Amino acid sequence: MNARTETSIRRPYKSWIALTVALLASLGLLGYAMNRQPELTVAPPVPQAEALDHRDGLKSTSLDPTLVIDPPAHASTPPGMVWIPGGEFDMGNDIDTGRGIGQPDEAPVHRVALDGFWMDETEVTNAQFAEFARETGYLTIAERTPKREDFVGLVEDVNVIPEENLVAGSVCFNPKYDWRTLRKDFALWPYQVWKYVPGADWKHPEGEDSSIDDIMDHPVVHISWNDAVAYAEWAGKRLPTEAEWEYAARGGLSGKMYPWGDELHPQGEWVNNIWQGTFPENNRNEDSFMSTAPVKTFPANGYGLYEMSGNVWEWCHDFYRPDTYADSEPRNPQGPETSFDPNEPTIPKRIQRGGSFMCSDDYCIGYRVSARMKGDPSTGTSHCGFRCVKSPRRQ
Ligand SMILES: [Ca+2]
Ligand SMILES: [Ca+2]
Repeated sequence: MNARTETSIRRPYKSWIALTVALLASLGLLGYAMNRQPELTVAPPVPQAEALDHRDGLKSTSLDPTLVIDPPAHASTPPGMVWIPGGEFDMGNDIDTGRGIGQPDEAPVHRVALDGFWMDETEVTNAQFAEFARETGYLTIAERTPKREDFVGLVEDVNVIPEENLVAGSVCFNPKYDWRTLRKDFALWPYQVWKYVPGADWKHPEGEDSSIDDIMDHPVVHISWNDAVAYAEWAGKRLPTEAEWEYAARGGLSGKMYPWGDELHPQGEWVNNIWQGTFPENNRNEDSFMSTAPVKTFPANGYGLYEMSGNVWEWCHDFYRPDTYADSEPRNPQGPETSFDPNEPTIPKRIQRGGSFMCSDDYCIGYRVSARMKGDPSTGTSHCGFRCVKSPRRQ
């Protein structure tokens, strides 16, 4: 565990609590929330190069093909991982040219070269995380009791945080959000439909009365970035860089919207676990999963990776900035040295990728391979997990 990780874990800032205070206050809803909703706490087979030239897609005329540069490393692939052959690809989305669907921070498309690496074929499961916790005694941030002083600098007056909210817990979707006061006309509106749930953590994903006994093959959730790094270090792995994640998610295809192509539900089939309908009002549940699905429920991509689109968001190594792609290293980029999220400039953010069961086509469409999300590295949520990568030892 490195110094940054130790520091962050000693001072979990639980910005969800603090920010929810600020948001509710700004909406004039703080009193409402305090009185009516005390729980709304303040707050390979490896594809060969010739098989990778897919230039017949919707956007392919502006994109160069993905190329394999280095040879595969079949012999020593660790269990549960697949080899992602090094190569180069067009990263991002040409939303800036008016051709793509997405957000401005996905542009410009830029060429990136990567060394080969192994990647977990699935999101890390509850069973895998349980083995880590059992062997090490590690407690996630959600399992630790926050202190009032942890919020200094995050809220104007830490004394507005009710004592009953200074309890261990995590952030869950609140299906009982108040539709009468729901507003969608500002960037942070989703805060209104989430709540801090005392007792929620990876072993109790919906709160203290829930358990993972019957979902050990589901992705682990309520894992902060710091927790994910701790697991990866224990496993002799690391978190993928954002470039590695996107390159792997594309599965050898070039310029496609999803890991399998450009159609969201090809032949009328749902091939990822997302939200069908208007968020947050209506989930038609056409993919049969209102929450997490077991890993390997849906087809793998061209590299043998499962659920790179949907199910749960996946933490990546990099800091987030909206302008990352304007000046990105061309080979093995590690992301910017500092973080900046214009919507929450005081909070450092790490990258999340792939979308989740909470993503709908009228809301975040985060299940596209180029979609970028970001999160406070000390906060877990009920729809974010991770998977790891590993580099071959240098000779
Ligand atoms: Ca679903
Ligand atoms: Ca995923």
